[in-house]
Amino acid sequence: MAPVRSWPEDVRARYRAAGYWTDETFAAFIEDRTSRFAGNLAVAGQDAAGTPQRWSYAELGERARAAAVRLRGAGVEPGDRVVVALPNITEYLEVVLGLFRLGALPVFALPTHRELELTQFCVLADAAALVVAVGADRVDHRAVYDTVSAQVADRGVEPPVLIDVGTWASEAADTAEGDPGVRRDDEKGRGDEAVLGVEVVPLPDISAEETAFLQLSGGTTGVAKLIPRTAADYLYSVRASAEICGLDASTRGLIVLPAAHNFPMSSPGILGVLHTGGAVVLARDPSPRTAFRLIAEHGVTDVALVPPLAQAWISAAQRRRPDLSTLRTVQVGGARLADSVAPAVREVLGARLQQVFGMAEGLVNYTRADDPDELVFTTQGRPISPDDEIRIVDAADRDVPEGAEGSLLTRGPYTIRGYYGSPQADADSFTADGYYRTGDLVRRLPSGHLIVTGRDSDLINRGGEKVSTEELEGFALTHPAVLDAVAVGVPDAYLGERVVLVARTEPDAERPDLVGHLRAAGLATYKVPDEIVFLDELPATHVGKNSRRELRRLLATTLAPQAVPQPAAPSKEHR
Ligand code: AMP
Ligand code: DBH
Repeated sequence: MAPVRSWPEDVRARYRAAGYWTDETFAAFIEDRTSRFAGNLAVAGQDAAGTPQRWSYAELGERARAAAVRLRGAGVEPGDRVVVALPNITEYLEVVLGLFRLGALPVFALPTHRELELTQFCVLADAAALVVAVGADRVDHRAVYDTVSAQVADRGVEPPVLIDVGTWASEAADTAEGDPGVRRDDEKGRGDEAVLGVEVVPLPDISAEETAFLQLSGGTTGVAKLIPRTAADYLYSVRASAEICGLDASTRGLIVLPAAHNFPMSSPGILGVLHTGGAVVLARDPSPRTAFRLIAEHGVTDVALVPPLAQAWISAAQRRRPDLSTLRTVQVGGARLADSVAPAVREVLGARLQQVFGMAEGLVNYTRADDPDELVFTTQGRPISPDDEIRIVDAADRDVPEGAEGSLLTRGPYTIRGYYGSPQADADSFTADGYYRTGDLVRRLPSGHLIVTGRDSDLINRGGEKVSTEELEGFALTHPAVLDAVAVGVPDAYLGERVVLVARTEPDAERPDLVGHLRAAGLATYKVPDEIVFLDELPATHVGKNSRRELRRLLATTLAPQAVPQPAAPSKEHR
């Protein structure tokens, strides 16, 4: 495993003493909750084949152990990193809990990631396996895998094995029929060992304070970064989030965002629901139609949305008048929710709004249930923990006056101190005394609530999906007809920002098919520009650099009608 810069020992001792960090590992968490809430409904959703599934906690526990056995059979060992790129299907939970149960480390890719990103993750994590669901969508996962495998080998790293969960359900049905190999839970073995088939899955011999999984960074540079999280730090944020959000065994949490994203996983998300004995309802697609049907069918109480989806729900609900009477809380986060949209959550959806401002690196802020509307509608909340340390600084890292705008730095009991095996990224993204440079511009109110005013780095926030301008420009420049390229985020009523790529080509040259080129490069679908604008010349700053600021201004004014729009799709969804 690659080296990780971690919390100093005296800080760890403080977090343990405060009760934030416990010695509960993910494997122990799974065993404990699935037996404590055995009879409760844990999961409702569809499997890869589209067959509806409903599992109790007891069944979820059993499936996690069975998955651990299968994964081990496929060659995954405790300590191995495994890239998981699955849609919101029930196998996602089997795989993730199975990996934790085995003591292997999930690397949480998204189903929209393609050859390029999956190769990066496999190389960075030195992954033993890549998990996909062949046949669950229209992507040719085998072709993607073949490319990833070859590219990983080209970089001198052993390629991952392919694990296809598309066949798991049918194989399980075959074995369940009279195969004496699978023993039931009541034949469970001694102590903390689970018996499955003829095999035993001991609880892994790991500490709660070592890296348990890798999350993805939204990417403030063109280089992908992996975020090492421990059970001690992560489960603290999950427990505290579940409490702040008022989760309990009656919670029915609908997951419409990609399940592997940090927000629906932990704020309080899937893990928060499993922590309290409620039920996770997985939506196979994020459309309001599907979501409204699931809300009525399962009595959904809680849901997490990004701003574009919240807007889509609001306008769909105004037209269709669905039965949303069970809905208690609609969380909105991942990108700035417009103040003007905020009141409609209650007025139209009939639920309490909670704003959530978080990041996979750690810090999460929530508006609270007893906050006045003024704060709920106009701020992005305040930190989870009394020990979340916040600094708001100027370009020279000096604290700005209280209430002024500045760059947000943070450290605390669930914010990482370094990336996974990436000393260069650590030097760029952390201060010498361990604060994480979020890249966000914020203001703080006397109540401690933060208002996100922008970003100080070149990252486009496309409805919650973060797109690195540097990465996109780099790929555009690999097209021979492109002489220069600048990616900018342009204000968009629906997405917050949409991705516009401005390319300089020879005057009179034929327009290259840049979208086709970027797709062929294996770039994730959400990074493919919404619009491409061709210019013979790019505006420059006084030092001769391409001026993003001037381009943004031109795109909003004179250049707007010239743009060639691609159909804008809701973010966090296939295009
Ligand atoms: P990620 O890299 O995907 O973990 O995204 C984290 C970033 O998303 C934060 O640093 C913010 O830039 C942005 N973000 C998350 N939630 C919000 C929010 N409620 N308002 C504004 N920006 C947000
Ligand atoms: O955007 C994010 O990454 C995010 C938003 C809300 C997040 O990681 C979270 C809550 O935990």
